[in-house]
Amino acid sequence: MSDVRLAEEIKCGEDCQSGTCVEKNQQKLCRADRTYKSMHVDEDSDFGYLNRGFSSGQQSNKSDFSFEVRTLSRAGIIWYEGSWKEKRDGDFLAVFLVEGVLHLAINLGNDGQLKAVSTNRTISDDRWHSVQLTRKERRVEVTVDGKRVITVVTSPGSTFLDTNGLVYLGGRNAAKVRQLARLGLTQKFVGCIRNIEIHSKRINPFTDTISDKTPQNCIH
Ligand SMILES: [Ca+2]
Repeated sequence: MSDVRLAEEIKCGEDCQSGTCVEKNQQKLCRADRTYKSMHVDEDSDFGYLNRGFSSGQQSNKSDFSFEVRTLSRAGIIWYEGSWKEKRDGDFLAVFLVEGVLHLAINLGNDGQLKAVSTNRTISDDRWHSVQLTRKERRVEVTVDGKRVITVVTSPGSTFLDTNGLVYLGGRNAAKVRQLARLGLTQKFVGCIRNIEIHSKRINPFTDTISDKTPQNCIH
């Protein structure tokens, strides 16, 4: 499976950000750079995506996403969904690293303080690891490298994750930094992410980002 649309599939235009325009059969086509396989989350940039893949949902009683990650970072936010910054004690879902170990924290409304749940999986070893999270109402399951590692059930109450409809990768979105600091999540993730799927929709990190910047390719 390819992470980028094949060269001949799209016409040149805004979609051709990570490729080169070529002329073929009197048509201009976007020849995507085949080496653009995984995105680099660096120290400065933040990248946002719609939390339903190709649309946003501000309230959901289900989560379903997966990605692969490769990093040497020992700490930092990999995946974050949260409410608007104006809302104190708002809902959030965070997947992050603490001392190289993958953690999950979730608040649907009754877990306002950060309750970091360890998956007991050390992934900061510069190898690719797959992470999958599925949630049905208050019950969350996390699978790492094909093995289910934790099941988390949130405190009784709300079954909906109320967010601004976006997913942030890397934990450095300006509007989210204060929210994250309140949770004690101040470390920034640096690493590579690929094969992002949200609700079974494959995300192209280079063309589907809603951020100003396009991510850089990860050289792996
Ligand atoms: Ca809620």
